[in-house]
Amino acid sequence: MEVCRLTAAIAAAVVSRAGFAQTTVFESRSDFRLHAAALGVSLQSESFESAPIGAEDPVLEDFRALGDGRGVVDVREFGAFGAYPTEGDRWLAAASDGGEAITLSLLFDEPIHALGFDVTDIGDFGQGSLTLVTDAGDVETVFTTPGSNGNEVFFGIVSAGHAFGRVDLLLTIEGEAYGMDWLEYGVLPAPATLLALAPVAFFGRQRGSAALG
Ligand SMILES: [Ca+2]
Ligand SMILES: [Ca+2]
Repeated sequence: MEVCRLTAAIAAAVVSRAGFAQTTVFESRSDFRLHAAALGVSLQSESFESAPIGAEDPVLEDFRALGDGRGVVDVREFGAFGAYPTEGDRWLAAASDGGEAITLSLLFDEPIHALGFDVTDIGDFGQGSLTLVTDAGDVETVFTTPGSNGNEVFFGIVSAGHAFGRVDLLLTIEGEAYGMDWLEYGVLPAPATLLALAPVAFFGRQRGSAALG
């Protein structure tokens, strides 16, 4: 059964190069990793441990994190306002101005197919949601209120059909601040490599979606 499902996943990944788009969303890091591995994605990691504390709109090894001016995006150490690191000591804060809701953007140097990350202290202030939008046309809900103080959420997305280079996290909760840490991301191998992959487990909420780009 698992072999059949994996074969379908790989077939979709290969076919997708011809235009078919397929996106899977994960709420578990282990499932995200298993699915990425099944598709041959080698995940890179960014946990902000080498980023300067206090750096606004920091430039990391493979991407830049950017705020939209309605608040601040910066690197912090240890906990603050209920948010905290989930790997190591440093993390990325996205803190809105009082009456506004900040958008956090991740601009990758090269397009990727898989992205996962932890969010902390999301949705404990006001009502609304956090939505992930990619420049390939993906629109996925990361979180919807209510959330408890200091909560922790994992969100992962794997696109077998299209790469994306920019991710915008659209927040609708005015005045909300949250943390992000332990990003993992990667690129699908070439189609010929996909066909040679050995079967492994396949999990996740699967969605067909039309890519815009
Ligand atoms: Ca960290
Ligand atoms: Ca918060």
